[in-house]
Amino acid sequence: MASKPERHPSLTARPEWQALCEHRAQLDKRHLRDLFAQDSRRGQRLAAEAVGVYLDYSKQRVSDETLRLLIQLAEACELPARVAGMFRGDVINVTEQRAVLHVALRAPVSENILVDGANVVPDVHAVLERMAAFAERVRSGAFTGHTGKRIRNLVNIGIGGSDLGPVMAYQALRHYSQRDLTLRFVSNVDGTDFAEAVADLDAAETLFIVCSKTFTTLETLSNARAARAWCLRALGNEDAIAKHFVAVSTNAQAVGKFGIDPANMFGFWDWVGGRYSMDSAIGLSTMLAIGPAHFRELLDGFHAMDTHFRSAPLATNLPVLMALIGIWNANFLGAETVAVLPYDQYLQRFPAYLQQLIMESNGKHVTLDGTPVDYATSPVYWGEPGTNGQHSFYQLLHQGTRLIPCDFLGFVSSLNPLGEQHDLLMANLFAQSEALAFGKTAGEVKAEGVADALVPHRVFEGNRPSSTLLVQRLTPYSLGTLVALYEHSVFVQGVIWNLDSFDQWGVELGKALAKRTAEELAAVEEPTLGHDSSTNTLVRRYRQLRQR
Ligand code: G6Q
Repeated sequence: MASKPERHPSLTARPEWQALCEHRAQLDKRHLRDLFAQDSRRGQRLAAEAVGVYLDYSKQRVSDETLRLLIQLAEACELPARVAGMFRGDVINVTEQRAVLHVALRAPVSENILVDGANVVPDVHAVLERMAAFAERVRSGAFTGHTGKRIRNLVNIGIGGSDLGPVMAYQALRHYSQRDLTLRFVSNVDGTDFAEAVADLDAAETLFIVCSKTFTTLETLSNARAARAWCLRALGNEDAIAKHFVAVSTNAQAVGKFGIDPANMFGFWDWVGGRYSMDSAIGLSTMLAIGPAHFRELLDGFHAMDTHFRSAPLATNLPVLMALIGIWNANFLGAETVAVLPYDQYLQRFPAYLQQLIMESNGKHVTLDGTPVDYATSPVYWGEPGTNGQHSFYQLLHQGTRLIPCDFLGFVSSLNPLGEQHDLLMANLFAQSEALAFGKTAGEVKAEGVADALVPHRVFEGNRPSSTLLVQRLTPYSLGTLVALYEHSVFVQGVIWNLDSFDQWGVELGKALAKRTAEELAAVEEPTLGHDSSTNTLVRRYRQLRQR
């Protein structure tokens, strides 16, 4: 069913929004210290748990009333109906006229999800089975390269949604990976990326996975061509390409034109957005690394969170709570950024992955029907693994002039226990959220015997909000739950802000602009330039210095 962009009442004119504005003025006077002092059970009460994820949001600057009003706002924006519409396959990506069904990628085979009247779940499972058969052959050594050598190196070529998910998942699940396989990721059109990725690899043992939904992306096709030339140079034979290249795409025609046999292509569908595709065939590198059984666990984790999201009441629904608290912080407390702070080295690329997921989805300035918004949409997401961040930018989190809500993320058990180090890691996480919330008053600083002149420097005002996500262990399953948690949280925020969270016209602009300028840079004759005077000068200067 195609959903037409309806004209909604402006978000800020809704009585539920107004009620939140008034409430904010009252709550603003109360420090987190007061909120905790007034309710000895706040730390237990303001928490929710589902599918192995425990969310403590008690250190957010919210009261029961805040949550009640936020849920009223969500209901006024018809959130439950919009969630049902997504799961039903409605055309909710209105500017591209597409259904948005990443949830179908992890649906059990028994489910029935219709796109244009056809159940897509059997197709999803057919691709998964082909991927699994291929992954087994590569992992066991049965699949060999052109010279008969076993494949030991896998190079994923893709960018944006065809790169960030696979990179993040590979790093996150490295513990579960087959260690005699080397995985590399090439995304940037900067030749350095490709050159360094293959510098120490033997082409006879290397398989390239070219990932591109459209198979038209400049960076990916340039790198794929470089890979083909590199392979031919080393193996000296066109026939080698068939044994050293596979593609992941929705565009079989372009894959064939590039010279990859469509029999070596793994497909997906236009109802999977790039940034929501790490659990489609775009996850082939992940499956090659961790094996089909672990990949299925990853999908099970995603699906468990999908089921929770679809069925839990709003007040105990993890993605809903996270989204609404994010809206409170961004729209009512004025926070412009959010720091994501995973206390796990394996999650080093998780913040980068979330940056695309969240900012490409909700970095929009008009509503579904094209009306300019009069409220802030997505904040900037950024972050680094703890404890490293503590020794750099946390200073600003504690004592800077900006309000930066934090998402702390930690695991109860370490995959690499090393003496007391895991306790130390987690002690840091808990201590940071405590210090941010409660701070240290001038009285407390003085009581420590600090000289008067230094007191202002040593005061921490506190009242800085954070949530903590605590999970038993980093596994394929738990990673799936965490990614789905953020995916759905993004969707909920998009519903409240009334955005199309699934298009990316800003990305398309870059693709078109660079094409024209690339032709100008390469032209043999001096081109006539029609840019602004700055861009014209830069292009001319570059051509001059390159002696063109
Ligand atoms: C993601 C975006 C974008 C996209 C890349 C790569 O949602 O659409 O990041 O994934 O531009 O596109 P292709 O997979 O088509 O090469």
